[in-house]
Amino acid sequence: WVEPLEDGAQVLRRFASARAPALLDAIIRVTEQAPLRQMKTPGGHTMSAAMACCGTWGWVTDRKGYRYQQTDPLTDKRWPGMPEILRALAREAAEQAGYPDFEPDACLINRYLPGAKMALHQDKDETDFSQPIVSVSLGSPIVFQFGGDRRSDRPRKVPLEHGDVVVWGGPSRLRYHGVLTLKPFDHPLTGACRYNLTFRRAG
Ligand code: MD5
Ligand code: FE
Repeated sequence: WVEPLEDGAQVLRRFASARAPALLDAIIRVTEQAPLRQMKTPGGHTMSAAMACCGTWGWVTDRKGYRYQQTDPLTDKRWPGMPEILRALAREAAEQAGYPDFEPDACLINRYLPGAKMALHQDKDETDFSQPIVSVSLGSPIVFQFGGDRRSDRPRKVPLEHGDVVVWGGPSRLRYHGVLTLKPFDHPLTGACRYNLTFRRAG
């Protein structure tokens, strides 16, 4: 079922549930080639979520800044290709939400263990903000923070569970957002961890 948030954001509840085991297999295959790692922010902090990428463009951060690049800084090789099952899910979710032409060229895999979080931020390293972002939650539940156009706007709390897919289009594309600290949980498919897949048109 579809739950409209506001400003073009839609939650497709449990949209990915049936495919979750295959999605998790694909995540394992990608992260054998491009290992999950905790990146450093330009300010010198280590992010609590571990990240890996697949597709043409991968999002990275280090002391030099945030950017997309075609190679993995750990291996200097191109990122693994985006598995078809991931691409298909992202396209189907975007279509359901009213974006029939979404062609993601970047998929960021975030892995949260208990204690990990993501502070309020905007996603603005992409080139075309008319394209939506599709995000897929797998494993442990978390509380998502959906803010406004300014960091100081009080965020609304949206619980996200295993299989939920959110399509962030229109004005929601540039809203501040983050997730609260992951609490200990034991999910039958992922144990304590939560994976988030974020599909974008970066290039
Ligand atoms: C997560 N990841 O749960 C989130 C899901 C990231 C990140 O934020 O940058 O890796 S993506 C949530 C998102 C994307 C674009 C717009 C909005 C939320 N929004 O308007 O709230 O790991
Ligand atoms: Fe984000």
